[in-house]
Amino acid sequence: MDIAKRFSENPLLRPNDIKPSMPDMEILCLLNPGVFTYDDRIWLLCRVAERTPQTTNSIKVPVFDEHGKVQILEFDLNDPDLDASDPRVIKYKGVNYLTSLSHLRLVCSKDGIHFYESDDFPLITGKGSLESFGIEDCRVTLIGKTYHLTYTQVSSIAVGVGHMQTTDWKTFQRNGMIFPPHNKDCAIFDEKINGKYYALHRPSSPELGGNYIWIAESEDLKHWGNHRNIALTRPGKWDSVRIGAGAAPIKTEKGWLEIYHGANEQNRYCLGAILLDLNDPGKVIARSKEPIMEPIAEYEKTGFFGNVIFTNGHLVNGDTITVYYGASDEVICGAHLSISEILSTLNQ
Ligand code: MAN
Repeated sequence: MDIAKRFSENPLLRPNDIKPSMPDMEILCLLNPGVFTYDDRIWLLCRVAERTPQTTNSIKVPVFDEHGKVQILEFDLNDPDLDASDPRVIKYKGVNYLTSLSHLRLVCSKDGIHFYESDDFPLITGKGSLESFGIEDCRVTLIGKTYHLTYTQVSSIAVGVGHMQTTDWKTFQRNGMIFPPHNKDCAIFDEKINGKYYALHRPSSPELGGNYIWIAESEDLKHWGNHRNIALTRPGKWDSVRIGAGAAPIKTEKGWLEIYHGANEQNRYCLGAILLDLNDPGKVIARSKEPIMEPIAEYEKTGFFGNVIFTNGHLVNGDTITVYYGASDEVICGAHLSISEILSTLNQ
């Protein structure tokens, strides 16, 4: 059952609402924001997916070279070695390329509905060979005065989780890859539990296993160990093929509440919830049987990659969670969820 109350202003942000990072690029998708408050404002750290305008007979793919400069690769659409059936990723002679290159962009707001860019803050782009296909889907966790950013690093050789930190959103300390390939959807808890940091993450194991949610511990937020699986995909259900954590878990009286995404064979992405033990978040207390939010609005059903609701950022105020999410991998939307209502669905 869908229990989300969508903003009537949705979509809040569309690709045309911001400017491309370079003159000869166009923004294809504006999606999957990390969310935080800073300087009395609400901020979204958006994923901006850009490409070069396409010509009719070829497909052009932007990549960062080793100096952080954008290079354009071009493939003939009639070439039998090209598989361009997925709008997100093409395959040429067995090698995968993303059709767009993502960076991260800050927008801010006083009311959580109307967002604008501030010239004072830099955009964050991929750097180095592990980010040559861009950086994506950043979670933001505030611990003390430091914001921790965990995001997907994409390159021709890997998809892994990168970590950077900042206190002022102007200078960033890059700490490299903290969860090696294949891994994404990493969310760090915003407080220590029994003296240790915790993070949810999503390794993929293609031969045995699958795309499941795991938990890890750390003393310093950089070196992670004691990995344990906390949730599997469920055959025949809405989360049958792929699951992954959203933003940092929310501390409630009943346990740590995590909103996660689940996708099925049709690549339909819905949101559900998992409740984790307050003292040992590796223990699952309850999990949604049915989605708490599914793609039902028009902007969630059609777009760049339709039937997708994906969240990696929210704000909490009392019982209300304001979820910001990517719809159809193309636009950014908002919705309210009630913590007590989510918890009551878990007990059914
Ligand atoms: C998948 C999708 C894309 C994403 C790539 C790399 O293909 O989630 O949106 O760009 O993985 O992370």
